[in-house]
Amino acid sequence: MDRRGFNRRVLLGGAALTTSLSLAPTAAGAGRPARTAAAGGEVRHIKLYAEKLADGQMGYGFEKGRATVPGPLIELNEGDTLHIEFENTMDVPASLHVHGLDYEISSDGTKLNKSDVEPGGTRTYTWRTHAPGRRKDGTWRPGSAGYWHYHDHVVGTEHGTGGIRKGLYGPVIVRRAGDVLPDMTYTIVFNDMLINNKPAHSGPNFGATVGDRVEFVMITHGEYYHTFHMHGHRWADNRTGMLTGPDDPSQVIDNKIVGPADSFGFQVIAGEGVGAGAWMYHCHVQSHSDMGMVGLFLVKKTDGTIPGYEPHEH
Ligand SMILES: [Cu+2]
Repeated sequence: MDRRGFNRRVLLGGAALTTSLSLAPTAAGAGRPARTAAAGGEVRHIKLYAEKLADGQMGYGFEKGRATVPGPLIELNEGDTLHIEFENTMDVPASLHVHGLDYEISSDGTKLNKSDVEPGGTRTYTWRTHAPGRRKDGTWRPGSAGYWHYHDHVVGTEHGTGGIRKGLYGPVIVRRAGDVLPDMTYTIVFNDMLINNKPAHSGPNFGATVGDRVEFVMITHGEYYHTFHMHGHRWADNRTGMLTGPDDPSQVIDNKIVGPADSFGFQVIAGEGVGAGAWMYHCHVQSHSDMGMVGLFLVKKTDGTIPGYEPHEH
């Protein structure tokens, strides 16, 4: 489940691997200095496919025949431009619509302005990002950095209600130069009453070893509000999920209310202060957790074991 190799290879090229090491040690990691994001400014090209999956769902993928739900993680650094050659392999029109980034109306991904893609068609969507800075009028313009997401805006209705319901959604992370990079990134999407479109009561589960720096991107879709809760781990309710120092006023939380199209992210040190275990994460709306909006954060000891956990197959 560790997708770091895949993400970096496909999207970041050498950027992340050549990032200089920060001299400041991590507060609580495994003693390694934290790796940090490079400054942006690259122009990159990728391919993205929309596909029907064998089980009737729909997904996005970087390679033909490899679509997943959620779609693959797209990572950028502020200042990067990404050209996405999007191919719709399905038998209905589809599109790619992103939140949080800069795009011209021709990359909006809606029928309204004819930026959708017919069955079998291809279209290049361009996403740009920028660092924060002062406008000429003196006001502050926020940068693009954040935990964002993309989704279809066409299948089923002109808002993509059918496409989102069937799995056409995925995560986007825009990093600021100096942001701490995780060892691995996992995506959790509350979509109506399901998590990542998996059947109720069946995860998904995510693995790590004690001391790993694990990043979660949490996205919500569908009709309902939810409260995302994780056992044994906490984060700061701000852009990165991390405190910048002892006086950072961000609230530290382990539970966050979310609604349709919200997205946020955070990093935790797996098992920090609490050790290995099968740590639940779930929607904390009680009827929702009872109906199966539950998965596990499986934190192993370095010997590979998880105390008190007996895996069972579904
Ligand atoms: Cu819920």
